[in-house]
Amino acid sequence: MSVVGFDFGNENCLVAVARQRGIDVVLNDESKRETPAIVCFGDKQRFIGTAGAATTMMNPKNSISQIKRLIGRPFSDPELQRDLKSLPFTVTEGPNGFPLIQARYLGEMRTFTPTQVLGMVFSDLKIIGQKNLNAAVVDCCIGIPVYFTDLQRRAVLDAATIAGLHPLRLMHETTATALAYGIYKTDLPENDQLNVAFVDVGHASMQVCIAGFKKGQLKILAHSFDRSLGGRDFDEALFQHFTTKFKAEYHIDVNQNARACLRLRAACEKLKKVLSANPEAPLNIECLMEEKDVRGFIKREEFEQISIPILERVKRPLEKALQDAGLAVENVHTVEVVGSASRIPSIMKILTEFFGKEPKRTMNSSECVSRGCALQCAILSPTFKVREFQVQECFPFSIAISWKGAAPDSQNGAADNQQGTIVFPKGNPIPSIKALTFYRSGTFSIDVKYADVSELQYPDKISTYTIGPFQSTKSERAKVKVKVRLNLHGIVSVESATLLEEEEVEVPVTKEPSREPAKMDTDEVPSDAATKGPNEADANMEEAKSAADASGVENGVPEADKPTQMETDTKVEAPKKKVKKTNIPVSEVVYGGIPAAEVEKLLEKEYEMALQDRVMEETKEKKNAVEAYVYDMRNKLSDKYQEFVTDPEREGFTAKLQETEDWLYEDGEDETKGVYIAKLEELKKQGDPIEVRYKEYTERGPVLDQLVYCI
Ligand code: ATP
Ligand code: MG
Ligand code: K
Repeated sequence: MSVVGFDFGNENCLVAVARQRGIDVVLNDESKRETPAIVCFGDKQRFIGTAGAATTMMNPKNSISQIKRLIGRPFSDPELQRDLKSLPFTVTEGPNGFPLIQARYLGEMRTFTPTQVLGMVFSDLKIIGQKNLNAAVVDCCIGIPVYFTDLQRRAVLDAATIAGLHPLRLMHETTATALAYGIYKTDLPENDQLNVAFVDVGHASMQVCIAGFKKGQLKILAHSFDRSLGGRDFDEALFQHFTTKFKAEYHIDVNQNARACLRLRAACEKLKKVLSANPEAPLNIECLMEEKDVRGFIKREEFEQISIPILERVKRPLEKALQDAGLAVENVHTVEVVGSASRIPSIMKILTEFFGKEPKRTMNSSECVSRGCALQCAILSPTFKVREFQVQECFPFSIAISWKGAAPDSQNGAADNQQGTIVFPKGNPIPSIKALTFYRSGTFSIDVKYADVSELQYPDKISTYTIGPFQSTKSERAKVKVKVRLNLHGIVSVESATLLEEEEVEVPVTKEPSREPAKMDTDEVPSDAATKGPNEADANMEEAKSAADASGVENGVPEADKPTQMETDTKVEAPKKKVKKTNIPVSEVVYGGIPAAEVEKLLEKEYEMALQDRVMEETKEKKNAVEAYVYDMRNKLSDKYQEFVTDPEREGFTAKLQETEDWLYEDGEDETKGVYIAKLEELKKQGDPIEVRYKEYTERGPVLDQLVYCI
């Protein structure tokens, strides 16, 4: 079983693996730790990661980047619309109102969903892990931004499934960082609490979390974020600055040229990085467009001036985190910054001023998320033993459920008034299960939604569950217990619905002292639900299990699948009452979600595309092998094989090699793998005998030498 942590960034991805001696961030094929989150579609194959980044400039319209920004968002999302403006590829609205990426692949225009493209990135990361572990990678833990919506979380899971991965947990990036920070710390207080603020400024967003550490545990006190504040905003400010400048000075409008845009953006990003270490920096691009070379220059002060609108927003998430954690700034003992965009000096200045202390950089700021995820995966995996360390996560949004229906005490019809209650308030521990009781005479439905849309700026609807059909044998209004789960990934769903029917039966009273009544209270909803006022409506909510009890990963066996069961009530002194429990079917509609059957199809498609990539890579390898053989043989024929061939033999073979070389550049430039294999064999038929003669001679040599020596 694999134990792997993935950090998929807007810009860069990292893979960390757990080995017996610890966590390692592993290298990709190009020996880099960071792999760009790019998929480039080509005429014969895809190029993903570093290979994708390398082909982007040549093929900008088919190079898909910023995938993390695109997944799980409706096309009409204003943030998505804003992001699309600066992306060189085409995205259109699909029939379901979600974005479709247009790209030329295998010689024709095709469409891909962002989830599918993320699946491709995951496939690439999975291969990186597999090459390093020399084993299959399936189980993993994936880092996600804390602000990801339910739909975005589902999209990440779907993308993982498409890549053949099985995430044990989607983990908030800042929590992963906190885990990576705390688990190795040997000086955590036994009784006091060490409060640490983690600030992550990445490529597109900023996240803050405040964690309280004690020996052997961390508790997330608050999360906050700005979904659109990151390094790329500074790139954009520089881009706008130079676009205007070049319009005036060189009379060119880079916005008219996708490649020029891409090159100027890349140059601005570089410039920004230079400005982190230097007070000023030049910008030179040869032949940017219309055959014009452009030159520019900027001082850090001017850069900070044009960045003011961005910098002004940095403080807000900091304030919000403090407020939600209920802490004064003095109570934050340490500030740790991560994320590469936090290297911008003006950001550090704001953080220092806000917290009244110098933020620290003790974490490896680009690797900490993947490391934390690998640690979490190790903790969840039965194959690893990890130092005892508890992570108490909290959920960043309030989740409500709502339903139509009459208040429980009203027998007549006002059956369509909308009612609701908050099931998981902001800050609720993850995971968690709540149970609600409804009194209903037939099939009904409930909606899951965000309770506070302002904190998310998102459509409030998440999903609708239809509960039924069911038939109550006794009263008209049956008692139905509905379990709602906030799972380890931070995804909310209705897990099961149970029809509860009390039936009095004459059973001799038997004492069951071993069963505690208190336990029943957590399993059964008290019957006073029916007497609740209209505000509390007809749902009575209680914790079904504590967070700790429910901490297992989804076990895949929903209660609804279990057969009807009878359970005996345990009121010791009363006449026996039986509660008959019958599972009721629950059907789910997630807004914007992909049905499981569709994900299955996408998995097959991904497999086909990956196969095509592999065939193309192997074809390239075989072609290279022919070319290498030609050069190698030609050298050897005029060098060490010289004395082992006759003149006509050498001339014939040299001609053959030349002919092959010409063929490789002409007719044979674009052949199948099999043709190259056959070509190499054909050459070897002539070359091998020469090689054998040479080998026989040289191998005999040392034997004789040794004999001489022995004598
Ligand atoms: P996200 O966390 O938003 O998903 P990510 O994890 O890919 O994105 P990081 O790798 O943490 O983001 O940061 C990338 C950003 O940091 C880019 O905008 C990059 O230009 C910027 N960056 C990298 N090095 C420096 C530097 N020395 N100075 C300023 N910015 C830098
Ligand atoms: Mg990041
Ligand atoms: K474990």
